[in-house]
Amino acid sequence: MRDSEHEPPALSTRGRRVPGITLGHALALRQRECQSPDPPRTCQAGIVASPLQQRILKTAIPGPRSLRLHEQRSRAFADGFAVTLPVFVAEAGGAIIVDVDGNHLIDLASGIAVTSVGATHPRVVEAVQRQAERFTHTCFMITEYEPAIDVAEKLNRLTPGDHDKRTALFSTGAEAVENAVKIARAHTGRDAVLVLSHAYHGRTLLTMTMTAKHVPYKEGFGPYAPEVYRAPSPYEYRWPGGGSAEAVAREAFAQLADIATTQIGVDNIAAIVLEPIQGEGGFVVLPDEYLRSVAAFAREHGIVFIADEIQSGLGRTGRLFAVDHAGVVPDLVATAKALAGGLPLSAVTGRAEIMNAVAPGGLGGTYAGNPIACAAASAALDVIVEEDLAGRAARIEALAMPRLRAMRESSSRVGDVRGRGAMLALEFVRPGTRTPDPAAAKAVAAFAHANAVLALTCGTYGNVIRLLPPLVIDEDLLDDALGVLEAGVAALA
Ligand code: PLZ
Repeated sequence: MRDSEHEPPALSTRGRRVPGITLGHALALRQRECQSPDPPRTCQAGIVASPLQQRILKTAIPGPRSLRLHEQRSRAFADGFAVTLPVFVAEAGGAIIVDVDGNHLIDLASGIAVTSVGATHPRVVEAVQRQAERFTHTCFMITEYEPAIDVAEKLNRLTPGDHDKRTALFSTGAEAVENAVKIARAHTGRDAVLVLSHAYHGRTLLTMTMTAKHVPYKEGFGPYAPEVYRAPSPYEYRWPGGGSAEAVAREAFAQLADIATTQIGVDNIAAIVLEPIQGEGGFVVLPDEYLRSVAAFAREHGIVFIADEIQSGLGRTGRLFAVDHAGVVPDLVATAKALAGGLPLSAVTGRAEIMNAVAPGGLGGTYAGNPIACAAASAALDVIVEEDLAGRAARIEALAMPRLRAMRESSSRVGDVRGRGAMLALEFVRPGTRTPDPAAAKAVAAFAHANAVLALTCGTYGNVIRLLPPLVIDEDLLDDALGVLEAGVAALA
């Protein structure tokens, strides 16, 4: 969706604090109460305090200690893991990451949309500590424990639709997507899976196959899984021939329906899987009418409609789920990332009759629904709901979107600005064209990193800067980080 159709609320309160909901502030207060040295480690209650919510540069970034550790890492760790910024973390909380050289970086990444509640939310930390003292693991397939029921009940309640639901818990996002497909196949007795261009669903064999981008995710890793088909994403900025959001939605849906009907055969399709806002692919917001058309098409043909809300879900886009903007109720929803406030936990939640199509023993995993991760998730979900983090995300959009738009107006290098809530992006192009300019995105990211702002790039063409701050980010910090990005864009030749 183009931002022109997505006006954020008026800015009359811009720069002012919204009372009672800036966690960074609350944690800074907690530190003062504890009167610990700077940076404080623990309060008397034993709860880890968040670092001072302020950007502080003490050395070049990365600093000497980080550089030494990165060298050490290179001798021990496989090269296949790349790193955005070779900075080693000493502590993190709220929207600040403190590195081993004492720099305070503003976190616009949240560990890729994971730490929506911050990396050390007191309620999550406490839940983890308590559960770790009781037991760390039993394997949910061997003996059961209550924190898993808690999470399942909360997800059944919070995900779209008020029909009878069941949840299955796993550890990673890819596992959730892969299991959602297994469940859809078991339910329908069909094989085919239909996904979109610019999609990202994971790195396992099936989810890597479902992921669109070849380098670095697929290169050298074939042969790929069979029965995965792809329709074009309604990527408005890059839709051939252009057009309004409505026109792009209509044309993209027509192509999906045609591929489903003429190339696959609708009766062979087990599932359509899509991210309502495509994450790694470049924060492509799928138009509401497109989501509604696809959902209706799936329903008409007995196809399971699976929303991958792993990056976009749980408050990130200003609603609890990104599909909520379109009023669409998926059959199955995959969640992970923000679900457990930093611990590895993922879930598939959906219609009871579909979820229960798999016979006992067909789903599982040694660590699936680990009790510490479940305790963390139960606390994180409470925080997301009780502190209205979806509302915080909408507020972040209201503050940031006008500034991003102003960057587009002032720089011919910014071709598009888009996103929802605290999932916002700038797409960089060569001046006067729509030709992707990954070097410009990299240069702005490098400028931000040098100035202690952790910004990430993304996009099929690597030319997008994405903003994924913790939803609890202090407004002063957000303002400061946006100022750094503005300077980074202005510094482009
Ligand atoms: N579905 C929509 O965003 C993970 C991947 C980063 P896992 N995105 C970050 C990388 O380079 O590995 C993601 C996602 C969506 C699925 C996944 C996969 O989640 O927890 O990484 O397996």
